[in-house]
Amino acid sequence: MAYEVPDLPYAYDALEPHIDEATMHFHHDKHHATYVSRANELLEGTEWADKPVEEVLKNLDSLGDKATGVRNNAGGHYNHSLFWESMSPNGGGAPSGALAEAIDATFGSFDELKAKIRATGAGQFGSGWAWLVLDNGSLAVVGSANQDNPISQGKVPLLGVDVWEHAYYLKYQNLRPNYIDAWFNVVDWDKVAERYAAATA
Ligand code: MN3
Repeated sequence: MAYEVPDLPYAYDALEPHIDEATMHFHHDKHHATYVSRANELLEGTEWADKPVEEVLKNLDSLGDKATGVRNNAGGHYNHSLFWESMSPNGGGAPSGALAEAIDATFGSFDELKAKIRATGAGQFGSGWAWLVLDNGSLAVVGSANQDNPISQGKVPLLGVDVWEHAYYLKYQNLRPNYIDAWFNVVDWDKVAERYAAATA
């Protein structure tokens, strides 16, 4: 089945004032929709047309001359689907349980993790993402350009922040670090903990 843009799990204005309603409309209805339609065009008629997007992103090498387009557009679909689900009007705060323990053990503290995500996102030259991933069983923060996803390097994405200008420019203009700080107020750490539990089970 062709990919579809998932409905947001909350209202467009639910993440205000941190993520504004106008940005959510453009970002979800226009940008994400474009990635989906281009990915579907590229995959139509190939053996990958009905495969889960995660599988496609793990096998980009098999896509020949379509690999770059699929990497960008199926990647865009995967990244944005994860992004919407990682935010909640009830988000913010700090993680608990096994995820919190792993964060403390790896980064020293939750504040250190946030600082690392912030620095990685703010330091990404041009468009891209900053990720919390599981890499060979260990937590790590990595950046990616464009719509690349760590899944293509064998890592498990647990949380990602979109640092393309379209994600923040309407409200934050050039102040990407301010947007990242605001975004932490809507991160759904319960969802991240679910992904961590699934990936470490
Ligand atoms: Mn985006």
